[in-house]
Amino acid sequence: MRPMFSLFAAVLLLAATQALAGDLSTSNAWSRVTMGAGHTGAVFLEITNQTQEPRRLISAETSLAERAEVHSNEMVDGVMKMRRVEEIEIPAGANLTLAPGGLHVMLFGLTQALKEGEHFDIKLTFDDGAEVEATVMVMPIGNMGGAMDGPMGNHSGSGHTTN
Ligand SMILES: [Cu+2]
Repeated sequence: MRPMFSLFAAVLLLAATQALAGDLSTSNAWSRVTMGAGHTGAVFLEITNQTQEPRRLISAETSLAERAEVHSNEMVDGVMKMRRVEEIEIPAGANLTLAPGGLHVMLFGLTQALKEGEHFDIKLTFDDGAEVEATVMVMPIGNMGGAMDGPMGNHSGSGHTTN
């Protein structure tokens, strides 16, 4: 019992230390399967701001796309419309989730199809010059909830092949 407790305490301590160390961080980054080169894709993720000030996401880039833009989704006359936004603000001490139907990072001119089970890196740049890397998991079409709900960590296989 005592060793178990120590391990538990150590894990908690590690988690706390990491939380203190990183002032801006990302988690649960994912995108959906896309068609091939030249098509568009969207990246969703959670951004955590543990600094004392608001931070603004101003740009993103990945080697897998010609360009990336920060987008919002808004209902206009009953129709969902995307538009580019200059920045999105994450308040001090807050979490912001980019999710389907709302904020996202749009990828234009993909260099290749995004395939289920694969992952790629994206770099986010903030207004104070901070750059944060995230690893984006590619999820099946129709996925809504994020990388944690999908096949990551599930090795039973889905019958898909990646090449
Ligand atoms: Cu978009």
